[in-house]
Amino acid sequence: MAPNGSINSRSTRVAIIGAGPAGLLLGQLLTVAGIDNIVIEQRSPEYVLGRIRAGILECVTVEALKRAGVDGRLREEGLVHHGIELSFGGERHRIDFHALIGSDVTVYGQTEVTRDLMAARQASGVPTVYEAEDVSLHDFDSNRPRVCYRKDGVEHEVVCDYIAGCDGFHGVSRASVPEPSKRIFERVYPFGWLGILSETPPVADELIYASHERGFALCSMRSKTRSRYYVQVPSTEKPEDWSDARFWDELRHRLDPAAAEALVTGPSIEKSIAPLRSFVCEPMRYGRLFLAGDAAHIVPPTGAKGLNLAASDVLYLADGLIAHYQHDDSHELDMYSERCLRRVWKAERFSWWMTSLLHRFPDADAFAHRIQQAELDYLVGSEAACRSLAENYVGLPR
Ligand code: RFL
Ligand code: PHB
Repeated sequence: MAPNGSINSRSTRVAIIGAGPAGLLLGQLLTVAGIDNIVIEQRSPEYVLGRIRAGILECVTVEALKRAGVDGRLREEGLVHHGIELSFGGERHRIDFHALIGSDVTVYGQTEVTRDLMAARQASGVPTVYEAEDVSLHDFDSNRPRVCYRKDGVEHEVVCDYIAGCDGFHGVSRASVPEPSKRIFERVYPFGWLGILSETPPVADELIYASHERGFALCSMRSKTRSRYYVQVPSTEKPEDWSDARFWDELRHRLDPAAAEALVTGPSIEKSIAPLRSFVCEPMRYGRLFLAGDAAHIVPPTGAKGLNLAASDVLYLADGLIAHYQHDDSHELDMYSERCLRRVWKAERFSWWMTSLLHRFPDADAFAHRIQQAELDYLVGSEAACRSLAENYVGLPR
């Protein structure tokens, strides 16, 4: 430990800010390629694992986890889904990904992905700092960027070649970029998702996305015995005002009669409200700072794209850093922002479209309702429209 008042300094190649899925996956891909890195996270591992978030993995994400050597449990416990169901007007309509485009998605919670990545990182012995306070980024417009933080009252400095800002929407990385250098695109929706997790069997074998006059609802799952359900609520709602009984009643109202009848209820083991937002920060590179995942963009969860986009950014960044260090070729790093943003904007479009299609908007008039009904009706009656949804949902090619 450094003497009182001095700074404990170390150096590495890549300093990764944030131990969410983006930061941990990048760390693992770099470690596998023999590139020194450190992960600096402001929270404890237990806190990071306590956040219940995404549940659907695209094939690209599963492949990335395989490359990182952390797909063992995922292959055993992940549930492969060949389609989803849309529920409206009292009926359910299946969209069969397998028949339409020969592809599928895997149900495996973000918590489990994070747990697997944490275990692999710990096993490989690479440095990870949890509960780092006052993390700050410096000199990323020079050849010698630095990251500073305090841990247990001691000041630390990490000198590195590159900084990867994987610290989520509220992180310090994007905030460290001067305003005139970045351009923000944003849409905030006037509602959120109230979600609960329960030790109950899922209501159906596949996910049900329900559009109802009382609002959107989603029936998802984490396993054959654990369910994840959401209902759309106004942004002003608080989870404390929703007893389990009130939640189950509301969910039942929004489902088709067969699903409402089959729903098995039980005590919630987690209940929270997530606001819905579309957000992109351009570009995704500032000198030697690269933004990845939620630090650079947010999608409303309707298209199940947030975690998958984070994995896709990280693959581009890992490949760029590997080409740079192993072949002295910086072309991929130079293309990073452009390549990511092309994919990001398509996922933004799809997530915005799914959100517009399925939710009740408080300012929608009678005309807007009819258009929404017509779009749903067209969608389930058109193989071309179903194929377009399937193609986007399972993930566009990289
Ligand atoms: P994360 O997971 O937010 O991880 C960022 C990490 O950075 C840490 N951090 C800092 N570390 C050091 N210094 C600082 N100053 C720091 N500030 C923050 C944080 O503690 C955290 O550990 O971002 P990442 O890795 O980019 O991963 C992205 C995904 O987490 C995200 O896209 C999805 O979970 C989005 N999302 C959902 N996506 C879905 O596809 N389906 C969902 O159901 C779904 N539910 C959600 C969500 C996001 C939510 N947020 C962000 C509030 C529900 C919620 C509540
Ligand atoms: C989830 O299981 O949490 C989940 C699944 C699909 C979505 C959003 C969330 O579109």
